[in-house]
Amino acid sequence: MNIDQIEHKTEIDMSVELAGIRMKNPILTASGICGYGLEYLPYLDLGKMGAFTTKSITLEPRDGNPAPRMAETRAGLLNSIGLANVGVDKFIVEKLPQARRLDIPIFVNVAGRTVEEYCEVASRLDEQDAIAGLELNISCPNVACGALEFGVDADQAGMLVSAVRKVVKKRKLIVKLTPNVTDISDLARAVVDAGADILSLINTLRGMTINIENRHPILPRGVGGLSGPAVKPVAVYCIWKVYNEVAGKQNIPIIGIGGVQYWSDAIELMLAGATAVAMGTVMYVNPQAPLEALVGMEDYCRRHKVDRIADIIGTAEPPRAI
Ligand code: RRO
Repeated sequence: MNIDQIEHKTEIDMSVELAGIRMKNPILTASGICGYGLEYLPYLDLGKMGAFTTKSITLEPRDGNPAPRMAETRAGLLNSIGLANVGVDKFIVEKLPQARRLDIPIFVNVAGRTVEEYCEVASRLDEQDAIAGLELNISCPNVACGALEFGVDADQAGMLVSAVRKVVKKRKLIVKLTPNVTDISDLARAVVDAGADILSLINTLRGMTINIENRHPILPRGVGGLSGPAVKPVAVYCIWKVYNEVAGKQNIPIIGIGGVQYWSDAIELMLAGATAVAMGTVMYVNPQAPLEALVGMEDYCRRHKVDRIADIIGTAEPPRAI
């Protein structure tokens, strides 16, 4: 081959920074998809991701909700896992050392029933050097008390985040928001004022599906959390709104989550205001989707003459009618 025929691809800087945490690229896993890390390794080299987020951790171990816990819908997935997890103590001893081996920033999703429980779990995890940040889950739709009760009321959410902020001194505090509210910016404002370093959005939307033959809801609790491609436009809107009304003004980075399947979806969430983008449901269909997305994102940058992917964050043009 003649030297002139070799295509020289420009180097794109794919790294992003989340409140001081450097990610080598903007793609991470959404909580709940890849367990505690190593379970997924036969399917994907998670070390190539920008960061990893664990399944939610509570104070005591939880079995979760009865089966079936998942129901496929036309453009997504309803889940009702019910916070199944090994509990914070076993997580620290058995799971965290394995996750650490990925050698990328580890975010641990934290849930609880009471303010005291959230604080207890958060303070124990704050002592763990292997963890870059705690993602406070105030948005799980699948448990009878806790989580979503805090997440749908700005005063309650602010009160919870202030209490957790007092015990989280060494790790970054991420707060994960639900779209199941009238105005997500009110919630974002409350948790940022209470000390959140980073916002992540969106958690799943409440949904239901009914077996028309026996007339029972398919999920035992009836309600479940909807994820997958159906929710992407909701995610884009929520991220765009929170970025423009709250986060962008106060320099609070957003982890965008919701129905991302392809590189173009990830770019769309970044244009809306996300600094990093989590992938979840798609990984049940195509475990390699995050790595494929990264290739497409680099190509997009090349085509648009962008040297650093971080330069596209929040650069969506305003709607034409405004
Ligand atoms: O465990 C779950 O059922 C669950 C959680 Br913690 C969450 O945050 N979001 C979701 O859709 N399911």
